[in-house]
Amino acid sequence: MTEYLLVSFKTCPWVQRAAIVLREKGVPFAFRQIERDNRPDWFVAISPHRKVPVLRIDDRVSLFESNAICEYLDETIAPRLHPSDPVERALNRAWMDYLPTFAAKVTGCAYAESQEDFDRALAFVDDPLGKLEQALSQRSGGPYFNGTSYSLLDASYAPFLQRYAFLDRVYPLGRLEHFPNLSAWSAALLARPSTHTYPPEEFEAMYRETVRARSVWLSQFC
Ligand SMILES: N[C@@H](CCC(=O)N[C@@H](CS)C(=O)NCC(=O)O)C(=O)O
Repeated sequence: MTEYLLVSFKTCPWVQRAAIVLREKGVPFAFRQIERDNRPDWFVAISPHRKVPVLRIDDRVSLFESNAICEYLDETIAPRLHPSDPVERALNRAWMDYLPTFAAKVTGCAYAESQEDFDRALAFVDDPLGKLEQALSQRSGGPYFNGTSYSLLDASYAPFLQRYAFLDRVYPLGRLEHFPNLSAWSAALLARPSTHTYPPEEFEAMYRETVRARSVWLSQFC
């Protein structure tokens, strides 16, 4: 049986994305947690950008970049999470390509060092939320992006919508409620067991601690 090892920082959303796909596939896997400030030599040797996640397969092959890892898992382990229709698959991949922009804009305020920077970052949040709202409004019902079938795209956005929810409880951002389709999608993703590596309250406390330790403007509210 293939052995999967996910090299991780505990609160990394990109790791979480890969972990969700592994859970959706129902395959056993292990985490190997490393510290951001103390990355071991063996890790640097297998991670060209020194980033997590790395998926180590049978202690033989190392894959990096969460998108490549998820696509690999989807190609090699049933059930297929990407839509079978090529047009739908292309649309799903297009929205997966947008994920880094979405993530940076939606969670950017978590890195702002002053209230001024925070307000500026918050002003960028509506644009990505609005784009996803528009995309969802053109789909046929929910609860997931492709309707009733859960997909790689759902797995990709779940960690970032979860962090938005965490931030909204640290300091009310008040943006998501303007986007009903996105709010419903977020609720469905956060309710899905595969989203969670840790019990949700425990993980929220870990995330808050990460933001507090960052010594940014939001830290005072954590
Ligand atoms: N594009 C990468 C992003 C991964 C990423 O940014 N990981 C962060 C942790 S959440 C990291 O390893 N940062 C270390 C660094 O930038 O030096 C992916 O999708 O895997």
